[in-house]
Amino acid sequence: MESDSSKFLKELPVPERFEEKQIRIQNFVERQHSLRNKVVLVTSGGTIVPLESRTVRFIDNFSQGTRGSASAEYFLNSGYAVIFLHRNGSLEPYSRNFSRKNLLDFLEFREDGQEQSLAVQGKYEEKISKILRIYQKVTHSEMLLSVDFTTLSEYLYLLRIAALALKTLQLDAMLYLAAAVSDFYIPKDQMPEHKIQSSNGSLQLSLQLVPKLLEPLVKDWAPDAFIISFKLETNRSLLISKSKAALEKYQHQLVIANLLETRKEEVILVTKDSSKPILLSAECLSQGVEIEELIIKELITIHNHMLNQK
Ligand code: PAZ
Repeated sequence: MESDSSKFLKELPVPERFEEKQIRIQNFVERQHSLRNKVVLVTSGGTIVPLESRTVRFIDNFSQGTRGSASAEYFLNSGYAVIFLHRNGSLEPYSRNFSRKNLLDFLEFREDGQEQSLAVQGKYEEKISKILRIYQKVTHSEMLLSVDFTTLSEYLYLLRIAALALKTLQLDAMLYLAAAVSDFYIPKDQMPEHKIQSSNGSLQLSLQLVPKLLEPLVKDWAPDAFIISFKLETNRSLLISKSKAALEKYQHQLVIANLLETRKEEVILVTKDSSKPILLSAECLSQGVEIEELIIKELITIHNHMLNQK
């Protein structure tokens, strides 16, 4: 019998520019495979769920892509090639470091006789040069592939394609699923085509549950990869039990548990038989250390251990 998830995937609309994205992902994976590089798929940012076919309104979530974009940098820094599947407009590796600033505030005009040139203001030069050097090295070596999504269906389509492309890499592939993905959606046949009219009175929404695609992902799409999912909660008492339940249900290797309010200073790495907290001290935080640096270090140790046991 056809499973809920395969029925659901069949009914999803094909995303715009899907084929082009599919080819880019496949070519990237083939190239990295031929270079014998380890590849990690990092998902990042939130999905939207449209309320109308010709979408004016949609449901969104809080995620900014901080976790995913920072993690992608630390993976690249450790020699992994990265497919960065991210929400369009959310934070991206390297440029994230300047995201809260207006580009124009970094710049100034310099006069030299009659000539006027555009330059980076002195106080920003060191930081920009440092990050630009790394960014150019990564770009030149083609170790980073950025692919964007906006809607839930685009995300799920691209996740499937990326996971299937990584299948051939077996344990040399890692999937780091940090995106905040909607659990609810409106099926196409229940979605109004045109903008919902406020003149019709108050709005009642009925959303359906999105089938958990972690199941086919672990079982069929990339069964030999190292798969890490995230569990976000607001109630601490649910965090470990729900992470363990996910591991039990989907049979992947690791859940990273985090709470909305403390996600930048505390996470717990949960496996079937262990829970390891990673905590950033106030001192580390004030020095600009990022929790993603510690997370990625731990994951790479675990990944190497798994590869050595193969
Ligand atoms: O993107 P961000 O840095 O603002 O937030 C990261 C996060 C909380 C979305 C991520 O760590 C996470 O838990 N993702 C999975 C969310 C979920 O349970 O659906």
